[in-house]
Amino acid sequence: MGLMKTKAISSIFVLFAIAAGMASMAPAAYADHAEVSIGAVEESGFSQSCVEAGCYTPMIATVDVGGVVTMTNTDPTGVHTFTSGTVNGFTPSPDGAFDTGVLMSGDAFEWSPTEAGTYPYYCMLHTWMIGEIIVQEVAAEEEVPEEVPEEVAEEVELMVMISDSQVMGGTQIELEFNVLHLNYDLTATQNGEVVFEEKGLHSMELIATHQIDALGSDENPIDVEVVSLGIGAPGDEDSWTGPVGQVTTAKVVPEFGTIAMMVLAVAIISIVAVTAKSRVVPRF
Ligand SMILES: [Cu+2]
Repeated sequence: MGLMKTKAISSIFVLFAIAAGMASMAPAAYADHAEVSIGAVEESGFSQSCVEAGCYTPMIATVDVGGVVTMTNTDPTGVHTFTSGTVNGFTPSPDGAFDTGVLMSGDAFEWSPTEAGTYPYYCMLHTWMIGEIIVQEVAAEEEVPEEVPEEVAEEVELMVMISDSQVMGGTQIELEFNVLHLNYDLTATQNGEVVFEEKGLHSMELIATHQIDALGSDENPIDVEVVSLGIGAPGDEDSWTGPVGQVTTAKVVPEFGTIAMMVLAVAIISIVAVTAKSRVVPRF
């Protein structure tokens, strides 16, 4: 039996890409001003030594409109008040926005502001104790950086090996693929004439053989062309994936030696693109 060598002149055009857009929900980020706690500094009732560092802690607190300010007498050594207003010298001027009244150690009082503004307060028992609450409008929206895996692309290159042998007065073409379930067109031409043509072939296995009723020669080589249509079950084109339109060609001419196989290309490339996007997240 004569052997023919395949001289493959091959080209691969098309990679395929699966782009899976995956939107991720970003955790909503909130400014931490919905609640704030204020305490009284220990022994701030005994002397004015707390004034510089602050007799209340924090000395300036920030809260949203509609938020909650919890005022607690955290001083185990004395009783205090949180009374809104100002002190001039030792003369207090309460403004009525809030007043905890006298809080024993550990007692607490909650105030929920309804209007933005700056609210000074003091302790009516120790007028050097002063603090301030800043009430701010809730921001309507806020820029939140968000990680979005935008695209997961996979590029797979189809590999087709074409080999041939002379069988029963004709040529047997063997195709070896690197994927199962490839759908393809196979065309063989000789002298410009189509000697074999089948469309929509399907190979369940990695190897498919086709018999061509022609023999190649130096003067009249057979050109074999495989065009991939996609990977998947036959008749279910909509779900096919994989390289479409990839063309593999081989030239079949008689030659001594072994059956030559041409590996066209192997490449599997995965690309994961993750981009950071800024998104406007409504805040409430
Ligand atoms: Cu006090």
